[in-house]
Amino acid sequence: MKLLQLTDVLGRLDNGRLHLGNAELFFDIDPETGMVTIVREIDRERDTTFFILEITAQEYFENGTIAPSPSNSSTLTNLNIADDNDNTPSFSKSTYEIEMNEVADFDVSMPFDIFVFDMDLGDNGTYTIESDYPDDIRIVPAEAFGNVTLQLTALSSGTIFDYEATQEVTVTLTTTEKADPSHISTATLIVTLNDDNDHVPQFQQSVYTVQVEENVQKGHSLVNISATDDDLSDNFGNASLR
Ligand SMILES: [Ca+2]
Ligand SMILES: [Ca+2]
Ligand SMILES: [Ca+2]
Ligand SMILES: [Ca+2]
Repeated sequence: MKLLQLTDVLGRLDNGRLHLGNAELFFDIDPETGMVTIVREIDRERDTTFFILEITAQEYFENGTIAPSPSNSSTLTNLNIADDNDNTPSFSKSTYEIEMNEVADFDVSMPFDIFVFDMDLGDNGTYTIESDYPDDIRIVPAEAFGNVTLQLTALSSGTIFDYEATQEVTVTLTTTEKADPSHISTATLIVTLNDDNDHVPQFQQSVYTVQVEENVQKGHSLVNISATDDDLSDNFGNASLR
């Protein structure tokens, strides 16, 4: 790929030759024609966003020996690498795991970080982050550019974090790029719940009416009163009733 041809700028070189003073890993220059070409693919995010190419014109005698000084001059050429949208906004891990109390940890940030990145420029590196349970988990920020660390919060107004319904919740997180919505990536968040005491014991009946004959014997059973507690763990449920 032809980048620039220096003889277009410098005029015809009679006995001169052009050399690159740097960046030979990526570029080559034809000493006669001054044509600069790319010899190795440049990744703007991996390698560099610009080059300052130093190009030297050296004067020679016809027999090929270098002419006596002063016989060379140099010029600097700025070369900016334009962005190509070659990155998808990505999570640092494919799966994140966390433990939380089903009630006590509502409405406070989960104590871990989720890192997302897309190093492209402008809209090429701008993306949204969503989950499949938007009413249950708040994600901050919901839109980002470049690198971002997400904060997740389980909401008390939601319904999925209920130990009595399930002890493990799987959430899918999705990033979608603004410039090209086909640039999508996902990660899985596995939340293991701990039981909280969010159910109070309930009597089977609100009122018990018992008629007792006079003169009943000591030890005679009158009525069987029972209560239940919907919490599942022994600490907070039926097993904790006395
Ligand atoms: Ca890029
Ligand atoms: Ca991108
Ligand atoms: Ca509970
Ligand atoms: Ca309870």
